[in-house]
Parts: sequence; C-alpha cells; structure tokens
Amino acid sequence: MDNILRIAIQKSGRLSEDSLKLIKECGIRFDNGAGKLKTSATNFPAEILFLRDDDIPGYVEDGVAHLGIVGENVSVESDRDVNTVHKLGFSKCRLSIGVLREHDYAGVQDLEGKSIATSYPKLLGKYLAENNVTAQIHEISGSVEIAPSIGLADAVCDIVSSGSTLLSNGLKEVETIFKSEAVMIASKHLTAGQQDLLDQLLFRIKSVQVAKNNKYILLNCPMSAVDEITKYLPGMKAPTVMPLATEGWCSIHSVINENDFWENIEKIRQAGAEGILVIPIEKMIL
Ligand code: PRT
Ligand code: ZN
Repeated sequence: MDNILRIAIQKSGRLSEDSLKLIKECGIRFDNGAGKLKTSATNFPAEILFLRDDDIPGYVEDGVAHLGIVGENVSVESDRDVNTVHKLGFSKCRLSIGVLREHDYAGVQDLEGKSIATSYPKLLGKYLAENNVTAQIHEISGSVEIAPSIGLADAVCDIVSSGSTLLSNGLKEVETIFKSEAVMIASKHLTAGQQDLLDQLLFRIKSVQVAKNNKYILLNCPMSAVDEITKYLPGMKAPTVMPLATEGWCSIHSVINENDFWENIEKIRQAGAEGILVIPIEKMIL
C-alpha cells in the first residue's frame, strides 16, 4: 500500500477533538461513526486509526501507522524511533514537579534522596541526571497527584495545565521539566509516494495554522489617511486601496496578525479609520 497514508489519532481523550478538527480543516473528509477503530477518507488517500495515545508512537515506529498525532510528552517518553515533523499548537501543557505545599522548597537539590511518583520515568530521570540529583523514581500509571498525601512519595512529576489538580491535592508546582503540545510524528520508513502525501498534508496544516493567526480587515478612511494607516497594515504584499462612491474617501483591505491586532487597531482608528470590519480567514497560502 504505497500510496496511502495511515494516520493514527487518539480514540477518546484530550487530543481527539482537536486532532479530528485539524484533519477536517485540511479538507479531508471521512465518516467517523461512533466506536469505529478505522475509517477511510473519501477525498484523500488516507486511513485514520483510532488508538490509545500511548500506543501511537509504537505503531508509527513499526510503520503500522505512517503518521500519528500525539502529545510530545508521550512521544518523547516512549523513546521510539520516529520523526517529529510538525508542532500542532493544541493540547499545550507542561510536565512539572510538585511537592507538598508546606514543604519549604529551595531548589532542585532539595529532591536529593527523595522519592518522586510519576508516569514519566524517562523524562524525569533525564532531568534529575542533568541536575546531578539522585532520587528514587516511583513509576505509577495514574492518579499521581495523590501519592504525597498518602505517603507513597515525597513529590510528584506530572502533567499540569491550569494547576488546579496540584492545588486541590495540597501540592505546589516547583519545577517545570518539559513543555509539551500535540505534535505530528512520522515513520522513518515512508515510501516516496507517502512522503509526497505527507508534504501535501503539511502544506495544508500550515495554511490552516497561518490563517488562524491572522484576520482579514476592511475599513473606510479619507484618502489623506491612507499612508498613515497602511503603516500598520502591511498586508501580505501591500494593502488593497479602493475608492468609495463618496469623493475623497476609500476602503482599505488587508490582513492583520492576531497578536498585533489590539495594539494597532487604536492607532488605525486615531489615524481616521471608520467602519472597521474584522473577519476570520479560513486558509492562507503564502
Ligand atoms: O486513553 P488514552 O491513553 O488515549 O488517554 P490518556 O488518558 O492517557 O490521555 P489524555 O487524554 O488525558 O491526555 C492526552 C494528552 O493531552 C496528554 O498526553 C498531554 O499531552 C495533553 N494534556 C494537556 C494533558 C493535560 N493537558 C492535562 N491537564 N494531559 C493530562 N492532563 C491531566 C494531568 O495528568 C493531571 O491529572 O490533567 C490534570 C492536570 O490538569 P490541571 O488543569 O488541573 O493542571
Ligand atoms: Zn494514555
């Protein structure tokens, strides 16, 4: 099966919805009937496998799946021989060390000789070694945060997002050892045909990602304000300036980066812009 890409995504969990959304935003259509373990795309040579996230790196290493979407934390911890081909920008979280709130923590050397409960023994081991700390790693597969309060370990090393789980278990976050987000991993043994399909898919993913960070902006202004306003709206090449039916007025169309938006919008208004419309962009091909 040279000319088909088998993409493994999480069956149900924190990555599932965004993984499916990304594939759909890339224009790939498929039937994801509830409970299915495999489905075929109808308009792209791809199959989608629905798996436990922990199994995805192994399937990709073995070439059973050609691509996978998984948390970088799971991929790195698995230590499988795969390529990380793209960061996907969702499911952001961090792997952190937490200790009991009453612990007077002064620094990583405080962990010397302590026991730390985690589901990430490899990442934790590497961090401790880099910091010349010897601690006992207690590997457990779930409910890690409860370990200190029941006397199973002195500290934990677990995934943190808002921090509320640590807090509600009487813990405080003291070290961040790894920052993670969803990534696309690929087999190291793709055929030329599969590599070509992967390139097409990455092109689509990047177009969707760039579009999300930008907005289409339209506004009206007096002709005399065009130079000042275009300073803040360089657009993809240059903004489009079109005359309005009212003498001396025009309409400017451009693209603005989400991050610059609030900072620049006030300057644009002060320069004389009126009737500003900001519209989401679906795809952006640079
Ligand atoms: O069933 P399957 O094995 O497929 O799924 P899973 O239960 O192993 O994984 P899942 O769905 O919980 O998480 C999938 C991936 O989402 C993880 O590998 C991370 O890359 C990412 N992610 C993002 C998170 C979180 N945020 C997160 N908050 N994974 C887990 N958590 C847990 C964490 O373990 C802790 O218990 O949420 C709690 C902390 O959250 P806060 O918000 O209270 O800090
Ligand atoms: Zn899992």
